[in-house]
Amino acid sequence: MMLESELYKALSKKQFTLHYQPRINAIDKKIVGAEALIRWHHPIIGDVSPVEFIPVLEEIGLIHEVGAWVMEVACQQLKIWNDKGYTDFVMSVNLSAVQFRDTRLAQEIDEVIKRIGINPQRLEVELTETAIMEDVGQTQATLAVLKKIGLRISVDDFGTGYSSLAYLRSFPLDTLKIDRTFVTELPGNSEDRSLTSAIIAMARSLKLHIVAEGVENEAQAAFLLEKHCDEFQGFLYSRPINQKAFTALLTQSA
Ligand code: G
Ligand code: G
Ligand code: MN
Ligand code: NA
Repeated sequence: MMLESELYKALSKKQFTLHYQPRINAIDKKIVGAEALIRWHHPIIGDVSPVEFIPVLEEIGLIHEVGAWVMEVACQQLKIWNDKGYTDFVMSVNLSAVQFRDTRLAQEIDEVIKRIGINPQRLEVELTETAIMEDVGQTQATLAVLKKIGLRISVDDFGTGYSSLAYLRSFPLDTLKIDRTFVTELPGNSEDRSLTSAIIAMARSLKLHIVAEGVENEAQAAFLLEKHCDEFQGFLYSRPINQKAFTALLTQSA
């Protein structure tokens, strides 16, 4: 079956959902936020990974519509959790490179946050290192607009691209997410120990908030805490889960 033709119908047939993976404070291990992650369940094909269908959505131009749906649902959920008393809770939403290059993006996000009534400081957009380094001139301009709205900006999958320190320093970034490939073999692999230590030290001198992805065991968490990583995300704490399960987890964690 062609993914492409099925994707055209997926939104109206309500086949997409969002899951949420907790972000954990490295010191007290409390939940401080979530990353929204899209899921596609097709009645015949079954579950399809975003790794497979996001590139197709980008190719056929549907990423704008689906991306807008993700932003809408994530912001509504953020509003619910903030209103429940989790006032500092931050939601992060992935933006694909194609969305990031769309000149209407910032205005659309601004419309959503105003209409729903959320504090823009509680919304973080995640851009991959590769996406932000693609066209640094345009990146500079777009990030300035997103920052003016008051959003937090995060560099995702850090370490897998080719950032220049000079550019990283000049962009208005808030958070750096260390790619999970650097975390997997911690603390045993000496090269990864050096690399993660260097990334954390660099991020700290740039005054960035540091999140380690793919934390799966206590030994990884202990090493990263010792190096002053601020937050963890990974299967050690929770897989991405639906809204209902996440709310239950939040209630326990608080
Ligand atoms: O957890 P998971 O298998 O869903 O994520 C796989 C990849 O898909 C990750 O790189 C993640 O950033 C990406 N992804 C998940 N949800 C979204 C989304 O809503 N928008 C975009 N652009 N990428 C997403
Ligand atoms: O690329 P991005 O960081 O947006 O993607 C998040 C992806 O990482 C999702 O596919 C999510 O399911 C996955 N993920 C989250 N935590 C872990 C983990 O501890 N181990 C592994 N292997 N994958 C993880
Ligand atoms: Mn991400
Ligand atoms: Na990542």
